Amino acid sequence: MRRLRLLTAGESHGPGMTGILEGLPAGLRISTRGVDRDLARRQHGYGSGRRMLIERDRVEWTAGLRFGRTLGSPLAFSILNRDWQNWRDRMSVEAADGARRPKPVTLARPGHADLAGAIKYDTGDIRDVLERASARSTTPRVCAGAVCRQLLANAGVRIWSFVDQLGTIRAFPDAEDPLTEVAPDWWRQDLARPTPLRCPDPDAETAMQAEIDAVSAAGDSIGGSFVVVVEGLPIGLGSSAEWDTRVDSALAGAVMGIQAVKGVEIGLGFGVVSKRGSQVHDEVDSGRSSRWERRTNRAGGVEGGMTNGEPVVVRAAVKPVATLRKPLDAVDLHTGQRGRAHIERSDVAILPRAAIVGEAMVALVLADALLTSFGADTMSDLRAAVRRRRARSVRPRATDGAASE
Ligand code: EPS
Repeated sequence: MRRLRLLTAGESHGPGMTGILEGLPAGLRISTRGVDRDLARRQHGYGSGRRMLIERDRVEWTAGLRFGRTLGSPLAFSILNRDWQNWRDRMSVEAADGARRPKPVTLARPGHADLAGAIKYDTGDIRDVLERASARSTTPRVCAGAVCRQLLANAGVRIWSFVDQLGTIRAFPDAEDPLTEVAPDWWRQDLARPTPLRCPDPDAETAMQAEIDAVSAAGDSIGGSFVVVVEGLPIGLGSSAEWDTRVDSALAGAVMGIQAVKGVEIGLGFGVVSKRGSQVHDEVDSGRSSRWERRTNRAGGVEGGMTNGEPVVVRAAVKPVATLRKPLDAVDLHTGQRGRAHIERSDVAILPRAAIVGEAMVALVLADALLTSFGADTMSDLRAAVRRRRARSVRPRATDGAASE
């Protein structure tokens, strides 16, 4: 990111999570309720473990705000880990002598950070690694993303998401593009009353719930995919000047950085492989709209590394969580003996929650791209610059040309 910097800290069962977001303009009115709502949305979802019954994530601002508005200084915040009370001994921040140290975790879970992290940090206790690798660390990212969502709303941008596949069960299985089947007010319903899996196809959602029950009963886990949609972006965020200024490159990196994400597509994504150019590129519509509107949105709102005014559509593939109640084989870190991977209390499916983290990461990247394009010390400067860009994003119409000749 070029204008914003986000630093987060916190272990899953430590005292709490912390973040500092630097680079926001002064004068952004922050709704704490809105931030807490996103934190609560991240906690919601069928397939979550019991931990989510313990936590009640709420943001506490510690710097950067006065009378509800940003000052232009770094915004600092924290979120309590209520579960820390149950882990005070095992996650003590004080020195502990050998006798008081809990039994180390030594059987690495395949698919988790456990083994590579233990070797990298030269630790005999995998807990030193797994605590930070935990998906709990997405909490401050969602908090910062919620702030960015509010910044983007000032520029007329809306971000929402849905689960489009769990295992082999797809939303709207007969549609070529499930997005075209999602009800126009689905995002509103999702905000007010999210369904258990945040899937906009009720039949698919019922099948997904049954699949999670079956997977859970088998001591296994399951993944799938989610889609994040961004509407109302000005044309020209990001740039084609360099590989690392392209907005699609930043989006892919940020979404890939979410725990368990193994693939990211923008628009057709891997779908371009089997199609010809005429089936991939989006023609400009010469109809009544004064916008540079496209007949299709296969590019997912990005061309040449820049937003093109169509909705940005990002899809992510999420692998099944690595903790299995019927564990896979592992080899003990100390003894070299074969055993079964460590069992940590865990979720069976994380998709509906991962999608909220996806929204947050997309919001961070696009807020950064907005500030990079329109560089602003204050929100009123930013709003004025966005208005100017929108004013020059009007499509000339054939009759306009004829009239001026
Ligand atoms: C996680 C395991 C579970 C999840 C956790 C991520 O935690 P615990 O071991 O305490 O039951 O609930 O996610 C969160 C705590 C969260 O807030 O998302 C893991 O191993 O990554």
